[in-house]
Amino acid sequence: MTKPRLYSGMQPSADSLQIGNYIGALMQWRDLQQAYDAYFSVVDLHALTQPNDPAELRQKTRRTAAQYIAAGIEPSRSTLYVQSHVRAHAELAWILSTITGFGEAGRMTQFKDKSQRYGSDATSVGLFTYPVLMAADILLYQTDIVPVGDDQKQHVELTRDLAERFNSRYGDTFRVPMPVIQQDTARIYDLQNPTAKMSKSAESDAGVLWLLDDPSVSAKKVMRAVTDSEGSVRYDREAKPGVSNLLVIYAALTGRQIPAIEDEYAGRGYGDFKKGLAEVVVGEFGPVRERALELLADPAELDRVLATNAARADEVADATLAAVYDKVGLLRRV
Ligand code: ATP
Ligand code: LTN
Repeated sequence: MTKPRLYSGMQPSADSLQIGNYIGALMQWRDLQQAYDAYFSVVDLHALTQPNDPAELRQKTRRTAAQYIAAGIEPSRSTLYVQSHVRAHAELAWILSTITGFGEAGRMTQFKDKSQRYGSDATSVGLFTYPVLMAADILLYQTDIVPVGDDQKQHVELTRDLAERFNSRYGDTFRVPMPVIQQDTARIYDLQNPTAKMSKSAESDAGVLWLLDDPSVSAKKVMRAVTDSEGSVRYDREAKPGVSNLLVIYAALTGRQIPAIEDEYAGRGYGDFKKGLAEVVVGEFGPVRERALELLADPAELDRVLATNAARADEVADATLAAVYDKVGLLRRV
């Protein structure tokens, strides 16, 4: 029996991933790759919508791929590749852009937010068509499910609309994918500002737990995390955002339930709790970091793995793209 397909990706927007990426995405990906025929990309073409130094972008792309593998994505089981290595993405994005409404793309909230922030002169057409490229990523692989954070749900809805529109206009071509939205509990907040989502591109580094931080740095960041003056380890997202966030991280990394952790630390101070969490974080990240650094020490081998995987992706993507070219009436090159 063939497994259903899964597609997801992350932008290479930093040298290291942060713990939110790990808990909110990579841990799920790692589990889901058993039951699904999974495709995971490092979406470097998407990253071009932000200003980038070329040498740094190349570096971040390799580092992101290495962290996928270090976190447990198996490149022999799942297809883990760099988006720009598979030409079909940019080509299908063009075709899909011809069936995307200008108003429809303009309604994407991520575009509205970012373009407002940058101003119209600094907003590129690429930022506007970002969701169309994302639709191409997904549709090329006849994807069944797309695990993403809730901020990406609207883009997956657009992907579904485009697939249905294309299918009804040109005949059945694309599978219509389902978004799988990660639970709210998997939302990790900044340790210094526990009402703001932890993010790779946060302004300050103090509240971000980087996967590739030295273990002593991660431990220090946990010990310095913002809490409150109550002193009891108790989950209450409204009244105690800092402690609640630490509890969510603790539970996610250990697979334990929050009430059990609350019980363990009942009557003990935040110092003990943070020490316990620091151990958990260091225990989890230490081996991931080591493995990532090992992989990065041999970039030629890493590039070879990525090339093998890109070749596998090419096969599926090219078949879809050829069908699309035929359907829309492009003349075949003989
Ligand atoms: P950037 O700051 O560059 O936008 P980011 O760190 O916010 O990056 P994305 O690259 O947008 O992360 O997201 C990659 C994946 O990680 C997505 O599936 C997203 O839902 C998940 N993710 C990112 N941040 C968090 C977080 N704080 N908590 C839970 N999941 C997260
Ligand atoms: N836009 C997504 C990254 C992304 C993606 C995709 C996710 C690009 N293409 C296809 C799932 C499927 C983000 O910023 N997290």
